[in-house]
Amino acid sequence: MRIVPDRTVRRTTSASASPVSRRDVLRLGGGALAAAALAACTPGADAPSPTVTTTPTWTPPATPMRLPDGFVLGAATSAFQVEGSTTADGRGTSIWDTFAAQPGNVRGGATGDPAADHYRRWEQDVDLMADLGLGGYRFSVAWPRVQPTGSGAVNQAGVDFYRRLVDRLLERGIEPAVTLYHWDLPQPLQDRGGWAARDTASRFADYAAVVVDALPDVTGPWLTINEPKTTAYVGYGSGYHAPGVRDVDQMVAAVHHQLLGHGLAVQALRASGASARVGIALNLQPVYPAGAGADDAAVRADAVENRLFLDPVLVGAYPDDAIGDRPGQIPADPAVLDALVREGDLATISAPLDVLAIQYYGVTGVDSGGQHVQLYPTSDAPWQQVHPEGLYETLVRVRDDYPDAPPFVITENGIPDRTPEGTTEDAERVAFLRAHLQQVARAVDDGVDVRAYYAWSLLDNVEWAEGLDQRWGLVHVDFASQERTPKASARWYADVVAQHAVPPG
Ligand code: IFM
Repeated sequence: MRIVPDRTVRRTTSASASPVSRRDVLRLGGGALAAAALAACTPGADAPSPTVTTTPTWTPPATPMRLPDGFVLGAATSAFQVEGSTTADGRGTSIWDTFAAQPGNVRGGATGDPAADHYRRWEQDVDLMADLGLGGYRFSVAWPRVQPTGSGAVNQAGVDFYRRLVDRLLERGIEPAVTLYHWDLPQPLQDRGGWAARDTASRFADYAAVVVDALPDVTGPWLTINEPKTTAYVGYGSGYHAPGVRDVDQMVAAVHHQLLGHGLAVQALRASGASARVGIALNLQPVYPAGAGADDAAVRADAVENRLFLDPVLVGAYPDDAIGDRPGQIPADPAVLDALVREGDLATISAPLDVLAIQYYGVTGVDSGGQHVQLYPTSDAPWQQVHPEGLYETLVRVRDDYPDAPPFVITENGIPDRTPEGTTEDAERVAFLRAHLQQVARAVDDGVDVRAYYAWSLLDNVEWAEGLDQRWGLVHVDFASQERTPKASARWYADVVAQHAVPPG
């Protein structure tokens, strides 16, 4: 079903919840949704019986679904997850270096070194992309490589790395797409409060100006911030990600300051005079009511999962129903957010964009108490409830609810291998990608303006707190030898790119 937000829902003003219930609810945010969702849906007498109404089941055609001319089919990575070489050539320390160095934070004790050693093997990786015929490559710039302390002095060696990468991509006919921030905040900025501090937003805009100055010829999407929801909810809420903070008020501050940083970076990118197509990457997911009386909680959870980010960026207002003490809400005092928002902030945050980047992994259910529950099968990432039609619903919903939204690009969509060792015979990923690409083609056929799709991820990499145990790549990486081997999904995807069409199953 499509949850139609009831924009008349008013926030409550009562006191915030106890620290314990805060923590429990906060665990639901972003990637950390997993544990709590699973806990909530353990089969047994108390398991809710879901009443889910989705859009009618859709049967894909038996013939290939052609994508529009100019539609970019690519793959994505992020700096910390693939680059390695965390101390090379003047790179500064990021919050993920600090976090991963603490035993117990990352599974198996993995760190950002060597990751997929992409900092040294980038030429080989561009060749790999060219062999697959990819039309686009979305990568992120590591802020601490470019500005080791997060402000001031620029590290030319870091800038040069991305310059060389872009040059080679352009030579090979692969359109680069730049993400400015994919979670690797310079540690010195965290020492001054990180995203809970307003000043970080201004430092981010300065950094954006440096990067666009170096890469003015990148005409693919320029994405300011990757998944501000995950950083806020998992980095500052559950503490499962760097910087490992567990504080609901800092979490709310991290929402606002990242969005403000986005808006200020948009100004910096525009001021550069480069023809950057600017956007932000939001991870969105449909929220379905699960069980009797869950509709209101699901609408509030939709505010938390989706509208807390879509509304300020696309209409310049925060929703009234995301924060409070009612089921499904972020258990903070709404006055905390009000106090952060200064005159002009929302105008800055809602400056017109050229693209909206949507990242889609699945859906969630919410019961009447606001607890996340499992309604669909999960992948090996337990937070990921796989439901391809949810991607279609998301695209149509954002188009319909935000008529002034710019064209969409899908900048992440994927699934981990079933085994920690990884496999190159990943039939499950092929089925996943096919089903999701069919929903993209369906949305396009229904008039949604989607311009690109980037599979997550090009390479097996460091999956944050899951370390090397979850492999999301189209290409297998042997982390000992760093040998790359395209999986069955890479070969299948290369065929999709070549045909410019999604074949039937
Ligand atoms: O690996 C992450 C990526 O960095 C951000 N989006 C979700 C992916 C899978 O968890």
